[in-house]
Amino acid sequence: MPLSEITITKAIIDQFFRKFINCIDVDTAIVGAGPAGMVASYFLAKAGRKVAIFERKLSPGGGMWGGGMMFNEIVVQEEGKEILDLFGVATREYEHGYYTADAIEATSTICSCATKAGARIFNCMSVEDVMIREGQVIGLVITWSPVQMTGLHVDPLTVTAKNIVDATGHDTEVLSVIVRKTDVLLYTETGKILGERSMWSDKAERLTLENTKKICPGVYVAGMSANAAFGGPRMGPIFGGMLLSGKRVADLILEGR
Ligand code: 48F
Repeated sequence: MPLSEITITKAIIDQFFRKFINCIDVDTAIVGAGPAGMVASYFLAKAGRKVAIFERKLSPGGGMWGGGMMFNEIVVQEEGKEILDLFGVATREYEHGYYTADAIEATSTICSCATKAGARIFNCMSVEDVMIREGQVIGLVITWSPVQMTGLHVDPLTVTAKNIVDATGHDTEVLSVIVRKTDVLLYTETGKILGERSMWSDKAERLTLENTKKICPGVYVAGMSANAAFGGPRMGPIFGGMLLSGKRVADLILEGR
């Protein structure tokens, strides 16, 4: 049977829009498919929640592919290793309490587990705004990343979600738009984003978990975004905090806290 380009085209369009329309109203919408967002999506999807991740880049994985300074190994501590074990990612003990994993294996395995558990990742989509009703963030405003990159004047589309997770990393992009464009106050000392502090791995890893929580009505913050929101330091290429933060935000959402 000769292959038809038209059938190939129809298959892609049909299947994509089936997937997309099923995700325009979800239980949890996660912004950013870095380690924190992907781990969160895995636990939520596994618990039966409808979860979609919107990721600006072509490749999900955020800052984990490059390890430290593009040396593609990551470091995790004991608690982080437990999460990697759960995903079946191989780790090696370097020194007591320090484990390494291949960054490519870790990133691709977590991404695969998340999508196989039912999480939908929409790559090449950027979140540029939020929707607010009576002080509660109820949805996201999304556009194709190339529209943003080329500065084309095209209006975006919207998705609604019971829970939104800002897992956008250092830039806290969802929170930034909330602070810039709405009257909603964040649950920080000032009601605004406190901003990331200089590198301190030990403190940052502990704080990431503490800072992973609901940050305003309808929105949670996870991963590096949590530390940046609450004025915590960065941690560099140790990734246990990111993985544990993803699990924690999923637990909080599942418990309705
Ligand atoms: O930066 P990223 O990996 O965030 P994370 O999960 O992990 C942080 C670590 O990688 C590292 C670190 C740890 O040791 O400090 O930096 O907290 O992933 C964030 C993802 O969000 C995407 C971005 O492309 C990246 O893949 N992103 C950011 N802003 C938007 C977005 C946006 N407005 N819309 C869609 N995606």
